[in-house]
Amino acid sequence: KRLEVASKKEVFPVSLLEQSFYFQKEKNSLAKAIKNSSTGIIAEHKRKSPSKSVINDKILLPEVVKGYELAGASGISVLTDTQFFGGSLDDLLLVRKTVSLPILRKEFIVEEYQIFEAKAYGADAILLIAASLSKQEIRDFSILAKQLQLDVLVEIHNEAELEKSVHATVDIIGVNNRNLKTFEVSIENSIRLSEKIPSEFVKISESGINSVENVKELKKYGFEGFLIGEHFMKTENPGKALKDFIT
Ligand code: IGP
Repeated sequence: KRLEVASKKEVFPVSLLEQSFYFQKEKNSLAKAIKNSSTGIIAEHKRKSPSKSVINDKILLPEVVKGYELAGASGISVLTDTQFFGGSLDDLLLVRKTVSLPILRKEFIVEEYQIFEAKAYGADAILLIAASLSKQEIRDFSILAKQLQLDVLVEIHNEAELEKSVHATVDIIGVNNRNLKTFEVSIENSIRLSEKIPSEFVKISESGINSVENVKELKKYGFEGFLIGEHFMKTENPGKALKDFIT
């Protein structure tokens, strides 16, 4: 995957970026939206995943994300990876046309090109996965993102990855509860790392959250945001599932 993208080695054409309707768009901060919202829920559009294969490939994307917005999500996460998650950049564009909430581009970012792309297709925030990037890359990519008015979420699983992620240009630190090697999920991972995350970052917990009790517990440890996909997507009406979740 990494080689595939790295072999592009193209420079994103600035003219294309400038032509993008979203280039001039006012900043819409995901970090602020999480802080200001009552739910803190970043609701994810996810058709399939390597651990579960198909989650929901019937319901149309606009219906999902509009439902999330109306139900009170504080942001939307959209998978743009095709190989493993069945998403695309067209999905990102369609989410942008459907909601006004801040949007996170969920992607394995390994080069600058993808950050320009995120901006051009209407994203407000990017994900950087500390497990697959060096400290220097996290720094450089987050600086570029800031220049493009994008918020930066860095995802970590452990202390070593946290250490790589501490930069002034990072806005949000997310602890992934899913072990990428075994696919096992446990919110204990978030709890264990919570006190080690410096307070200048917005703290969020990702994956495997499937009950209000989970959220209540995580809030005790200072988590303000909750990235939830499968629990909503596996139902016929993800927006309603979110609504039921918070009421
Ligand atoms: C959502 P869940 O268990 O609620 O569907 O998880 C999200 O955290 C998960 O999709 C995710 C992810 C990622 C996907 C977290 N980090 C990195 C792809 C790449």
